[in-house]
Amino acid sequence: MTAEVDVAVVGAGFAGLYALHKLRGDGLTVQVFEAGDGVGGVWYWNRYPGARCDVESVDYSYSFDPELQQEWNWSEKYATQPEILKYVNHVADRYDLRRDIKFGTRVTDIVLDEQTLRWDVRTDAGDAVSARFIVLAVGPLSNANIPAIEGLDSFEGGLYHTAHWPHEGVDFTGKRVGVIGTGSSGIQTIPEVAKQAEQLYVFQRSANYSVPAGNVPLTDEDRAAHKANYEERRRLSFASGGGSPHLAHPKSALEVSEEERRAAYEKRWQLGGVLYSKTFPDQVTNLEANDTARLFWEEKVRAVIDDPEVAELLIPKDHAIGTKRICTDANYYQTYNRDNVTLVNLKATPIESIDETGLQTSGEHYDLDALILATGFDAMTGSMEKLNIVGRGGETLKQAWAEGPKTYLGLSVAGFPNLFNMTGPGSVSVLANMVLHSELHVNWVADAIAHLDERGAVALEARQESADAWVKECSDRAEATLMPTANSWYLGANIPGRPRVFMPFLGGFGVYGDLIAKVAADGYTGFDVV
Ligand code: N01
Repeated sequence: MTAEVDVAVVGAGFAGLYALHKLRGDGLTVQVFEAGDGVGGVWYWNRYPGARCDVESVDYSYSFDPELQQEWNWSEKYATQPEILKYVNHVADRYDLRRDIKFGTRVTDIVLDEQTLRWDVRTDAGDAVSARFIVLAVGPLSNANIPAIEGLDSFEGGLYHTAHWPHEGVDFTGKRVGVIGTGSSGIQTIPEVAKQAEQLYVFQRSANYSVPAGNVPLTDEDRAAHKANYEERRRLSFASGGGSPHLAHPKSALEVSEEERRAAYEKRWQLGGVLYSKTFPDQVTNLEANDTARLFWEEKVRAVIDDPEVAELLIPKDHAIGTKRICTDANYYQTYNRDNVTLVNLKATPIESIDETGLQTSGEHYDLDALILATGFDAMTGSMEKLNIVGRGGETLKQAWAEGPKTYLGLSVAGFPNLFNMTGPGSVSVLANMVLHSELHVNWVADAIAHLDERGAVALEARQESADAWVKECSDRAEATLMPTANSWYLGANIPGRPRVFMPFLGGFGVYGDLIAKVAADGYTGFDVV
């Protein structure tokens, strides 16, 4: 039998949970489906050692309820995965969310009935739900990328992907361990595994820029100061470029003296984390400005690596700093000074195959007891295209996006009425604080639904020409920067066969919030209200 709800939500991470809370509070019936056995999304799955957020905990938390903000106490500046998971579980309990979430259930099909404009939702557990609205809260980084390496399945040791880490943890004591991948996940995992393993081999294809996270425990005074200032902190965050309350230096990196520039970089370095790539406003738009940040970074990193040849391999040569997601770490580069850690340069000796006992490069065979894939995600579109989403005329989302994702405002797709995507392509997405971004999107959708209901309208549907114009706007903004010059997952460049399209909106979180708010205030311009 088919159950009827107002809204079906896919995913119980930060966006899905808030969608349930907000829309249920607005009097709608909501059903959430979640593939995992618990809430948290990426924070449920990514349990690898060292997993920690690169946005400050005080900012990477919901703002919708001042009481929640005041009662929750973060223990560290950058929260670990277990602490974030605890927080999300607290939220689920506090707002009684679990009763409308079906766990361990993967949505398989979402098919439009063109007569009624309702969506038929099917799951792998046999559920059949008819929903007026769909909220896709599947997360832009949730579809793990398993590399197509010959013989991977034949490996007889422990095989792990950072995004599907065993809940009980893994003990690498006395083991010969290999890690493939040196993005954010690898860079966080490697120092932790190195402390346990007898021997660690890091298989690096591309070097990455990483900045020390600068994590510290928070004191009672820190927490009190955050809480006293929360309102202003949130106001600044919602108006900022990336969803946290930090502003870039007011001048170009090239306008200031060498001394002032170094002082600005040093300040951001000490602040820690991803903000380093936003020290000056022109850092990712002007290569000369970018070079000043890159050279400062190089100096810092060379200083902590004992072997200059190893340092040379760890310094990227193929992209400007910040054009791939900058990584954050705790003693990543120092880890290569350990006797039990070997860096294998896959550019010189590529991986040829994996067999029962280990990994074969063109240079050598490495005997391994365990292999960790820190190989990232089929990002932004992969998790959505995995679902069989069928819109008008029987067109699937995958077909509609064959040449790259096409959205209007990052929220809607022409031909897919009443289907809203949270924090995906065409929005600021992964370039912003995802918790506040989720709130921004969910609040927009809640307002849109209220707008329809006030008018007795059935659906909101993006016009094709609006989507085309938005895709062009996103592309023009990206082209005005250095961002498309790197082979990043922002462009789908890490997945063979993906069209090369820069997917996030690059105008900043505050600008984006204003743009989507204006569309709503003007009566949903660019949409058909059916
Ligand atoms: O994935 P990645 P990630 N052979 O795609 C390598 C967020 N995040 O999971 O660059 C050999 O960045 C690949 O090499 P290359 C954050 O937004 C945040 O680390 O393609 N190597 C690369 O080194 C982040 O950006 C946090 O040459 C192969 C690595 O695997 C995003 O998630 C923590 C290979 C993949 O790096 C993704 O990060 C973790 C192959 N066949 C993640 N295939 C924080 O908040 C892939 N690689 C701190």
